[in-house]
Amino acid sequence: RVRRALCPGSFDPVTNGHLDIVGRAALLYDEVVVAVFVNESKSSMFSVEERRAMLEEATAAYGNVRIDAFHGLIVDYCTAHDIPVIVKGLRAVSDFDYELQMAQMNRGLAGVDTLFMPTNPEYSFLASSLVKEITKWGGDVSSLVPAHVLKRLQERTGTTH
Ligand code: COD
Repeated sequence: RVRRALCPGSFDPVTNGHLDIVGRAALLYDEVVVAVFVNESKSSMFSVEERRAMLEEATAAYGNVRIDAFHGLIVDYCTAHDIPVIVKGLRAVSDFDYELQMAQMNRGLAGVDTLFMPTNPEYSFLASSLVKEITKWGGDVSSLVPAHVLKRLQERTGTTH
């Protein structure tokens, strides 16, 4: 039986923090599905197609990572695709509060478990929202995102270094 795990998120855009978790999950499971949550009510810098394309490029080297998109409940996606576990990165205690709540809810709703991985300390302060904010004001995020993501961020915000 193929052992699958899901790494869900907004990925607007994918950062080195996300990729650290996805890469570690790819070592533990036969197949990792990275799924972009389509949330019409949340405004994003990149379209779902752009976010998927960035994820495809950033994870191509792993070989066992697949990119998809979903809307609705995460547990419905897991059930439909035979995925028993969600892998989440924890940056700080502040993440834990909300993540634990979701994990308990998802297990209660459909028996889907959640595995928490402590973030690489190098990325413990990293969030897509900060990357967008810093780029907008011309700051340097080249150590926080892959080069192709940096290029898209600079194009979108009209900034370069
Ligand atoms: N280091 C390590 N991990 C990180 C880092 C970092 N620097 N940054 C992010 N992560 C990990 C975290 O595990 C995070 O959860 C995940 O990557 C995705 O991060 P984002 O910011 O791209 O995505 P979010 O937090 O906006 O995504 C939230 C979900 C889409 C996962 C959530 O809202 C959801 O499950 N929605 C589906 C609807 C649903 O089922 N709701 C009910 C839940 S009970």
